Amino acid sequence: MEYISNIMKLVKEKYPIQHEFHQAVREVVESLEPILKKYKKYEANAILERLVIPDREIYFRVTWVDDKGKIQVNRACRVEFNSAIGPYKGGLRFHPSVNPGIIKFLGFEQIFKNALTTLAMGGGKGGSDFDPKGKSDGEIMRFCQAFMNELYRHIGANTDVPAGDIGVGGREIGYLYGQYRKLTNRVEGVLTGKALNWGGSLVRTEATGYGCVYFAQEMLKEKKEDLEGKICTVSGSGNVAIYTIEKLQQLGAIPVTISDSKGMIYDKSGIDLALLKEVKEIKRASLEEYAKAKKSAKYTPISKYKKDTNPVWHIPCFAAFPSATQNELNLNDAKALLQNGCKCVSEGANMPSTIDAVHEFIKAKICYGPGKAANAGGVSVSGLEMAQNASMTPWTFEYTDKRLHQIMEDIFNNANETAKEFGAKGNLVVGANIAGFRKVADSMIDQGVL
Ligand code: NDP
Ligand code: 2IT
Repeated sequence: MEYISNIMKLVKEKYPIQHEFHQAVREVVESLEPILKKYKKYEANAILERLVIPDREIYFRVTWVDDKGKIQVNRACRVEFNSAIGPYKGGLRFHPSVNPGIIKFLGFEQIFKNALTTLAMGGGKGGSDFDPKGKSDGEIMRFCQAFMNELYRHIGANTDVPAGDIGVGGREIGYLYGQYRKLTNRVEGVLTGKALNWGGSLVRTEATGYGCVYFAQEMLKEKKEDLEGKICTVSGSGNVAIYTIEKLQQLGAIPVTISDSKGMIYDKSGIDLALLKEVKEIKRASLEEYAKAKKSAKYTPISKYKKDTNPVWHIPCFAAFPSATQNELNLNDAKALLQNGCKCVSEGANMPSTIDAVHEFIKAKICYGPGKAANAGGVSVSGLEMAQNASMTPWTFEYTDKRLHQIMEDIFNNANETAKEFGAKGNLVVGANIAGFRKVADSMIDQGVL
């Protein structure tokens, strides 16, 4: 379709080296063809042109002092993509690989993900090339304070509400929130993922992982399957991976893998969750520590990985949960998963599968839950945290978890029904992208040319 190829041309011309952003845009716009053909209003209103260029991109320098007294300088940004249906909402990523193309792929995805949650949230994302690894608490605090010294003027409970992502968890949100409060003298739900004593929500920590498993359950229910007693593979070993494993174990499934930036663990007897939490949440150590403490665990360092493969996806499994980072599952890996009988892939990470890997899953007609649907549980409970902050009323764990569960069911049903409506039965990529797009695009049209 000419409109779609023109949009890809525009994105590549305006943002030539932002490859991850090109990939995310391509994945979305190519699946929108049925709705763009059926309703000419979207092209007539230049909706895609307005969606691929963010409302605003804020770039800034963060200057801070390390423990040795040396001045350190990092680059940071917040990209406010679209607020047609609610305040900009999305995480902050602190990782040395962060660049504008990565933040923009994440922010673009967030627009559609947030639209799917049924809550009123627009899309945004931010971050820095700061590397939290090996930094002391004092260094993390000074970096977060310096980051907020610039960011505070752009955010607010009804404007833009950041949260966590890779490298940003409860500790970082605490330091960021403290500095926001100090600078503005305002106590408000300006960040989510806060601790319980000062406005946080129960279930936010668990939400992305739990939600991703709830989403897998919904996909499997359609095929009269479930997770009980099934071998599952999980990548990553951070927030999303840990709570994916916790929920899988609660349901009687057997997760057998985890990975980090240095290597992977294959633990045939099933992952020891308490040990994983101790190594990653408390000690913030490498998974080598897990292998040292557990005999049944086989550790493979990254130096031993075969070229162009992620060994996690070569372990036979019934269901796979990519929960580390973008493009961590390529065509080779997808083929290996399918050959070994994998029936379900539910993405906890954002854009973990390459486009050709996604095509392979769709072609094989397995249950495939794209990240923007399957991992929307995190931002959904962030939305529920905002609701609790606005009403000054904390909710119980049970109630919040029930709301999360319902939202994941609703997202699945919406994506599944939308796929059917547009002649792509069972294709949740088409279903989720069209459902998210339609809500945002119609809202933009309602609100005029802006
Ligand atoms: P964490 O920082 O808690 O954990 C990230 C994990 O992935 C760590 O185990 C890390 O290894 C590993 N990792 C990160 N980068 C790489 C890399 N380049 N290669 C190999 N491993 C890597 O982040 P989260 O668990 O929060 O995020 C994981 C994914 O889930 C991301 O894609 C994020 O965007 C997505 N997501 C997160 C949500 C949330 O609520 N937190 C919500 C929705 C999606 P190491 O321990 O060595 O650093
Ligand atoms: O990618 C994501 O959805 C997140 N990192 C969570 C965002 C949020 O605002 O909770």
